[in-house]
Amino acid sequence: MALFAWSGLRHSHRETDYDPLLMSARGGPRTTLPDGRQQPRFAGVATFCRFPLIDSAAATRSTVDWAVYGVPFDGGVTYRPGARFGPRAIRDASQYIKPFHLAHGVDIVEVLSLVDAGDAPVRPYSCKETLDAVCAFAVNLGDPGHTRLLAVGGDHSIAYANLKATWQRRGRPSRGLAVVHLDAHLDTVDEVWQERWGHASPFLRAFEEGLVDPSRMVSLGIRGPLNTAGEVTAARDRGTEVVTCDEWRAGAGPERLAAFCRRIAADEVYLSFDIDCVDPAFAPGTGTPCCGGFDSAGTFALLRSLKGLQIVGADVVEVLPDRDPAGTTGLLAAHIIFEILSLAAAGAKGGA
Ligand SMILES: [Mn+2]
Repeated sequence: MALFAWSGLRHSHRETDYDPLLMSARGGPRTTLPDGRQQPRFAGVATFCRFPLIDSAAATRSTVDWAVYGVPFDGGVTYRPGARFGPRAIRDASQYIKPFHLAHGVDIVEVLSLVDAGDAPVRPYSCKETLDAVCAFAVNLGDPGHTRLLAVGGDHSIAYANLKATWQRRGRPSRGLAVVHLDAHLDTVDEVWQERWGHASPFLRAFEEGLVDPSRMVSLGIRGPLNTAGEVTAARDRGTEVVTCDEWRAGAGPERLAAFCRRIAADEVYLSFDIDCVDPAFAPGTGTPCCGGFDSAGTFALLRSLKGLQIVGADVVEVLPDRDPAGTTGLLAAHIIFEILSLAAAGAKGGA
Protein backbone atom coordinates (compact mmCIF):
# COMPACT_ATOMS: atom_id res chain seq x y z
CA MET A 1 0.00 0.00 0.00
CA ALA A 2 3.04 2.22 -0.22
CA LEU A 3 1.53 3.90 -3.23
CA PHE A 4 -1.23 5.05 -0.95
CA ALA A 5 0.93 5.99 2.01
CA TRP A 6 -0.71 9.33 1.63
CA SER A 7 -4.06 7.87 0.86
CA GLY A 8 -5.55 11.06 2.18
CA LEU A 9 -3.60 13.07 -0.33
CA ARG A 10 -5.67 13.58 -3.38
CA HIS A 11 -5.45 15.81 -6.29
CA SER A 12 -7.41 16.10 -9.42
CA HIS A 13 -4.41 14.98 -11.44
CA ARG A 14 -0.76 14.02 -11.11
CA GLU A 15 -1.55 11.90 -8.09
CA THR A 16 1.45 9.67 -8.41
CA ASP A 17 4.25 12.20 -8.50
CA TYR A 18 2.91 14.71 -6.06
CA ASP A 19 4.36 15.00 -2.57
CA PRO A 20 5.24 18.42 -1.18
CA LEU A 21 7.53 16.81 1.38
CA LEU A 22 9.68 15.27 -1.32
CA MET A 23 9.56 18.41 -3.38
CA SER A 24 10.82 20.36 -0.42
CA ALA A 25 13.62 17.89 0.22
CA ARG A 26 14.68 18.32 -3.39
CA GLY A 27 14.82 22.03 -2.99
CA GLY A 28 11.71 22.71 -5.04
CA PRO A 29 8.68 24.70 -4.05
CA ARG A 30 7.17 23.94 -0.67
CA THR A 31 3.76 23.56 -2.29
CA THR A 32 3.23 22.28 -5.80
CA LEU A 33 0.26 23.74 -7.62
CA PRO A 34 -1.27 22.37 -10.80
CA ASP A 35 0.32 24.01 -13.81
CA GLY A 36 -2.28 26.39 -15.18
CA ARG A 37 -0.82 25.94 -18.66
CA GLN A 38 -1.45 22.20 -18.46
CA GLN A 39 -4.67 22.10 -16.49
CA PRO A 40 -6.95 25.13 -16.84
CA ARG A 41 -7.96 26.84 -13.64
CA PHE A 42 -11.59 26.08 -14.35
CA ALA A 43 -10.98 22.33 -14.54
CA GLY A 44 -10.63 19.74 -11.81
CA VAL A 45 -11.97 19.57 -8.26
CA ALA A 46 -11.78 22.97 -6.57
CA THR A 47 -9.60 23.19 -3.45
CA PHE A 48 -8.67 26.40 -1.63
CA CYS A 49 -6.31 28.27 -3.98
CA ARG A 50 -5.69 24.94 -5.77
CA PHE A 51 -3.65 23.69 -2.81
CA PRO A 52 -3.34 19.90 -2.51
CA LEU A 53 -6.15 18.28 -0.59
CA ILE A 54 -5.41 16.14 2.42
CA ASP A 55 -7.89 14.68 4.82
CA SER A 56 -7.59 14.51 8.56
CA ALA A 57 -6.08 11.03 8.37
CA ALA A 58 -2.85 12.64 7.25
CA ALA A 59 -2.29 13.69 10.82
CA THR A 60 1.47 13.79 11.06
CA ARG A 61 2.55 15.85 8.10
CA SER A 62 5.06 17.90 10.00
CA THR A 63 6.04 19.73 6.85
CA VAL A 64 2.65 21.33 6.40
CA ASP A 65 3.00 24.96 7.44
CA TRP A 66 -0.62 26.03 7.06
CA ALA A 67 -3.74 23.88 6.76
CA VAL A 68 -6.74 25.68 5.31
CA TYR A 69 -10.04 23.97 6.11
CA GLY A 70 -13.72 24.72 5.69
CA VAL A 71 -16.40 24.87 8.36
CA PRO A 72 -19.78 24.72 6.57
CA PHE A 73 -21.89 25.83 9.50
CA ASP A 74 -24.33 28.70 9.92
CA GLY A 75 -26.45 27.55 12.85
CA GLY A 76 -25.13 30.46 14.88
CA VAL A 77 -26.51 33.30 12.80
CA THR A 78 -28.82 35.98 14.15
CA TYR A 79 -30.06 37.26 10.77
CA ARG A 80 -29.62 35.84 7.29
CA PRO A 81 -28.59 32.18 7.04
CA GLY A 82 -26.53 30.70 4.23
CA ALA A 83 -22.88 30.93 5.29
CA ARG A 84 -22.81 27.13 5.41
CA PHE A 85 -22.23 27.37 1.68
CA GLY A 86 -19.26 29.70 2.17
CA PRO A 87 -16.43 27.15 1.97
CA ARG A 88 -17.62 25.75 -1.36
CA ALA A 89 -18.12 29.20 -2.88
CA ILE A 90 -14.73 30.40 -1.68
CA ARG A 91 -13.00 27.29 -3.00
CA ASP A 92 -14.56 27.99 -6.39
CA ALA A 93 -13.68 31.67 -6.27
CA SER A 94 -10.10 30.91 -5.23
CA GLN A 95 -9.18 29.06 -8.41
CA TYR A 96 -7.78 32.22 -9.92
CA ILE A 97 -5.55 33.01 -6.94
CA LYS A 98 -1.95 32.96 -8.12
CA PRO A 99 0.94 32.44 -5.72
CA PHE A 100 3.13 35.55 -6.08
CA HIS A 101 2.27 38.49 -3.82
CA LEU A 102 3.38 41.65 -5.54
CA ALA A 103 3.43 43.99 -2.52
CA HIS A 104 5.28 41.61 -0.21
CA GLY A 105 7.47 40.30 -3.02
CA VAL A 106 6.93 36.71 -1.93
CA ASP A 107 5.75 33.54 -3.63
CA ILE A 108 3.69 31.73 -1.02
CA VAL A 109 4.17 28.26 -2.51
CA GLU A 110 7.93 28.68 -2.64
CA VAL A 111 8.06 29.52 1.05
CA LEU A 112 5.23 27.57 2.65
CA SER A 113 3.79 24.07 2.50
CA LEU A 114 0.06 24.66 2.13
CA VAL A 115 -2.85 22.25 2.03
CA ASP A 116 -6.61 22.24 1.88
CA ALA A 117 -7.56 19.95 4.76
CA GLY A 118 -11.16 19.53 3.65
CA ASP A 119 -14.13 20.41 5.81
CA ALA A 120 -14.48 20.00 9.55
CA PRO A 121 -17.42 17.89 10.76
CA VAL A 122 -20.49 19.92 11.72
CA ARG A 123 -23.73 19.27 13.62
CA PRO A 124 -26.14 21.58 11.80
CA TYR A 125 -28.70 21.68 14.63
CA SER A 126 -26.29 22.52 17.45
CA CYS A 127 -23.80 25.34 17.85
CA LYS A 128 -22.01 23.83 20.83
CA GLU A 129 -21.80 20.34 19.37
CA THR A 130 -20.45 21.81 16.14
CA LEU A 131 -17.81 23.83 17.96
CA ASP A 132 -16.71 20.77 19.92
CA ALA A 133 -16.54 18.68 16.73
CA VAL A 134 -14.64 21.36 14.82
CA CYS A 135 -12.17 21.83 17.64
CA ALA A 136 -11.59 18.08 17.92
CA PHE A 137 -10.98 17.94 14.17
CA ALA A 138 -8.73 20.98 14.07
CA VAL A 139 -6.62 20.20 17.07
CA ASN A 140 -5.10 17.16 15.35
CA LEU A 141 -4.56 18.56 11.85
CA GLY A 142 -1.04 18.24 10.53
CA ASP A 143 1.63 18.54 13.20
CA PRO A 144 -0.02 20.29 16.14
CA GLY A 145 3.25 21.85 17.17
CA HIS A 146 4.02 23.24 13.75
CA THR A 147 1.06 23.39 11.36
CA ARG A 148 -1.04 26.54 11.64
CA LEU A 149 -4.76 26.59 11.04
CA LEU A 150 -6.84 28.82 8.78
CA ALA A 151 -10.55 28.08 9.14
CA VAL A 152 -12.95 29.23 6.44
CA GLY A 153 -16.55 29.67 7.56
CA GLY A 154 -19.28 29.43 8.05
CA ASP A 155 -20.57 32.02 10.46
CA HIS A 156 -18.35 33.71 13.03
CA SER A 157 -19.25 31.25 15.80
CA ILE A 158 -16.71 28.85 14.30
CA ALA A 159 -13.88 31.23 15.23
CA TYR A 160 -14.18 30.01 18.81
CA ALA A 161 -13.38 26.43 17.76
CA ASN A 162 -10.37 27.40 15.66
CA LEU A 163 -9.18 29.76 18.39
CA LYS A 164 -9.45 27.04 20.99
CA ALA A 165 -7.63 24.51 18.82
CA THR A 166 -4.92 27.07 18.06
CA TRP A 167 -4.55 28.00 21.73
CA GLN A 168 -4.19 24.33 22.67
CA ARG A 169 -1.67 23.70 19.91
CA ARG A 170 0.41 26.71 20.99
CA GLY A 171 0.85 25.18 24.43
CA ARG A 172 -2.19 26.64 26.17
CA PRO A 173 -0.57 30.00 26.99
CA SER A 174 -1.96 31.07 30.35
CA ARG A 175 -2.57 34.67 29.37
CA GLY A 176 -4.25 33.69 26.11
CA LEU A 177 -3.51 34.71 22.55
CA ALA A 178 -3.38 38.24 21.18
CA VAL A 179 -6.01 38.86 18.49
CA VAL A 180 -6.38 41.10 15.47
CA HIS A 181 -10.11 41.17 14.73
CA LEU A 182 -11.67 42.74 11.64
CA ASP A 183 -15.43 42.98 11.82
CA ALA A 184 -18.34 45.39 11.71
CA HIS A 185 -19.40 43.93 15.08
CA LEU A 186 -17.63 43.22 18.35
CA ASP A 187 -19.09 39.69 18.67
CA THR A 188 -19.05 39.88 22.46
CA VAL A 189 -22.79 39.52 23.18
CA ASP A 190 -23.43 37.13 26.06
CA GLU A 191 -26.38 35.34 24.46
CA VAL A 192 -29.03 35.68 21.78
CA TRP A 193 -32.28 33.72 22.04
CA GLN A 194 -30.77 31.76 24.94
CA GLU A 195 -27.92 30.66 22.67
CA ARG A 196 -24.46 31.34 24.12
CA TRP A 197 -22.43 29.86 21.25
CA GLY A 198 -23.79 31.79 18.26
CA HIS A 199 -21.98 34.18 15.99
CA ALA A 200 -22.53 37.19 18.23
CA SER A 201 -20.58 35.63 21.12
CA PRO A 202 -17.32 33.89 20.12
CA PHE A 203 -14.93 36.38 21.66
CA LEU A 204 -16.76 36.65 24.97
CA ARG A 205 -16.60 32.86 25.26
CA ALA A 206 -12.90 32.99 24.35
CA PHE A 207 -12.23 35.61 27.05
CA GLU A 208 -14.07 33.52 29.65
CA GLU A 209 -11.93 30.51 28.89
CA GLY A 210 -8.66 32.41 28.75
CA LEU A 211 -8.10 31.65 25.07
CA VAL A 212 -7.81 35.35 24.25
CA ASP A 213 -6.44 38.25 26.25
CA PRO A 214 -8.88 41.12 25.62
CA SER A 215 -6.22 43.65 26.58
CA ARG A 216 -4.08 42.39 23.70
CA MET A 217 -6.89 42.46 21.14
CA VAL A 218 -7.71 45.04 18.50
CA SER A 219 -11.12 45.19 16.81
CA LEU A 220 -11.03 47.08 13.51
CA GLY A 221 -13.91 48.20 11.34
CA ILE A 222 -16.51 48.43 14.09
CA ARG A 223 -19.53 50.53 13.18
CA GLY A 224 -23.15 51.03 13.95
CA PRO A 225 -25.94 50.85 14.30
CA LEU A 226 -25.42 49.06 17.60
CA ASN A 227 -27.95 47.62 20.02
CA THR A 228 -26.63 49.72 22.90
CA ALA A 229 -24.04 52.39 23.53
CA GLY A 230 -22.43 50.13 26.09
CA GLU A 231 -21.00 47.59 23.65
CA VAL A 232 -17.99 49.64 22.62
CA THR A 233 -17.53 50.99 26.13
CA ALA A 234 -17.47 47.48 27.57
CA ALA A 235 -14.86 46.38 25.05
CA ARG A 236 -12.66 49.36 25.83
CA ASP A 237 -13.12 48.72 29.56
CA ARG A 238 -11.71 45.24 28.97
CA GLY A 239 -8.66 46.87 27.41
CA THR A 240 -9.51 46.01 23.82
CA GLU A 241 -8.33 48.52 21.26
CA VAL A 242 -11.47 49.37 19.30
CA VAL A 243 -10.96 51.26 16.05
CA THR A 244 -14.24 52.18 14.42
CA CYS A 245 -14.55 52.65 10.69
CA ASP A 246 -15.15 56.34 11.23
CA GLU A 247 -11.97 56.61 13.29
CA TRP A 248 -10.05 54.71 10.65
CA ARG A 249 -11.34 56.94 7.90
CA ALA A 250 -10.57 60.07 9.91
CA GLY A 251 -6.94 59.06 9.83
CA ALA A 252 -6.06 57.93 13.33
CA GLY A 253 -6.58 54.22 12.74
CA PRO A 254 -3.36 53.19 11.01
CA GLU A 255 -1.15 54.72 13.71
CA ARG A 256 -3.24 53.17 16.48
CA LEU A 257 -2.94 49.81 14.75
CA ALA A 258 0.79 50.30 14.35
CA ALA A 259 1.12 51.10 18.06
CA PHE A 260 -0.89 48.00 18.90
CA CYS A 261 1.35 45.90 16.66
CA ARG A 262 4.45 47.27 18.36
CA ARG A 263 2.98 46.44 21.76
CA ILE A 264 2.27 42.81 20.85
CA ALA A 265 5.23 42.27 18.50
CA ALA A 266 6.67 39.51 20.70
CA ASP A 267 3.35 37.72 21.15
CA GLU A 268 1.57 35.01 19.20
CA VAL A 269 -1.40 36.48 17.39
CA TYR A 270 -4.63 35.08 16.03
CA LEU A 271 -6.27 36.89 13.09
CA SER A 272 -10.06 36.76 12.77
CA PHE A 273 -11.52 38.21 9.60
CA ASP A 274 -15.26 38.73 9.30
CA ILE A 275 -16.01 39.71 5.70
CA ASP A 276 -18.64 42.18 6.98
CA CYS A 277 -15.83 44.54 8.01
CA VAL A 278 -15.86 45.35 4.29
CA ASP A 279 -18.60 47.58 2.91
CA PRO A 280 -21.55 45.70 1.37
CA ALA A 281 -20.81 47.54 -1.86
CA PHE A 282 -17.71 45.33 -2.10
CA ALA A 283 -18.92 42.36 -0.07
CA PRO A 284 -22.70 42.09 -0.32
CA GLY A 285 -22.77 38.35 0.32
CA THR A 286 -22.84 38.32 4.08
CA GLY A 287 -25.39 37.69 6.78
CA THR A 288 -25.38 40.90 8.82
CA PRO A 289 -24.31 43.63 6.41
CA CYS A 290 -23.44 47.14 7.64
CA CYS A 291 -22.89 50.10 5.36
CA GLY A 292 -19.87 52.35 5.70
CA GLY A 293 -17.16 49.71 5.84
CA PHE A 294 -13.70 49.35 4.38
CA ASP A 295 -13.18 49.00 0.66
CA SER A 296 -11.24 46.06 -0.79
CA ALA A 297 -7.99 47.91 -1.45
CA GLY A 298 -8.08 49.56 1.97
CA THR A 299 -8.58 46.16 3.57
CA PHE A 300 -5.55 44.80 1.74
CA ALA A 301 -3.45 47.78 2.86
CA LEU A 302 -4.56 47.26 6.44
CA LEU A 303 -3.71 43.56 6.34
CA ARG A 304 -0.34 44.23 4.72
CA SER A 305 0.53 46.58 7.57
CA LEU A 306 0.42 43.55 9.88
CA LYS A 307 3.63 42.21 8.36
CA GLY A 308 5.97 41.10 11.10
CA LEU A 309 3.32 39.88 13.51
CA GLN A 310 3.61 36.27 14.61
CA ILE A 311 0.31 35.01 13.23
CA VAL A 312 -0.36 31.51 14.57
CA GLY A 313 -3.92 30.98 13.37
CA ALA A 314 -6.70 32.68 11.46
CA ASP A 315 -10.23 32.50 10.16
CA VAL A 316 -12.20 34.07 7.32
CA VAL A 317 -15.93 33.97 7.99
CA GLU A 318 -19.44 35.12 7.14
CA VAL A 319 -19.48 34.73 3.36
CA LEU A 320 -23.06 34.07 2.25
CA PRO A 321 -23.06 32.99 -1.40
CA ASP A 322 -26.83 33.25 -1.92
CA ARG A 323 -26.55 37.02 -1.39
CA ASP A 324 -23.48 37.28 -3.58
CA PRO A 325 -24.91 37.51 -7.09
CA ALA A 326 -21.67 38.33 -8.91
CA GLY A 327 -19.45 36.26 -6.64
CA THR A 328 -17.52 39.33 -5.50
CA THR A 329 -17.69 38.43 -1.82
CA GLY A 330 -16.36 34.92 -2.34
CA LEU A 331 -13.65 36.31 -4.57
CA LEU A 332 -12.68 38.86 -1.94
CA ALA A 333 -12.60 36.14 0.73
CA ALA A 334 -10.27 34.11 -1.47
CA HIS A 335 -8.00 37.13 -1.76
CA ILE A 336 -8.12 37.62 2.01
CA ILE A 337 -6.97 34.03 2.49
CA PHE A 338 -4.13 34.80 0.08
CA GLU A 339 -3.27 37.99 1.98
CA ILE A 340 -3.10 36.12 5.30
CA LEU A 341 -0.92 33.35 3.90
CA SER A 342 1.25 35.99 2.22
CA LEU A 343 1.79 37.65 5.60
CA ALA A 344 2.94 34.31 6.92
CA ALA A 345 5.16 33.74 3.89
CA ALA A 346 6.64 37.23 4.09
CA GLY A 347 7.40 36.65 7.77
CA ALA A 348 8.98 33.28 7.11
CA LYS A 349 11.03 34.65 4.23
CA GLY A 350 12.10 37.78 6.02
CA GLY A 351 12.78 36.14 9.35
CA ALA A 352 10.27 38.45 10.91
MN1 LIG B 1 -18.35 38.73 13.29
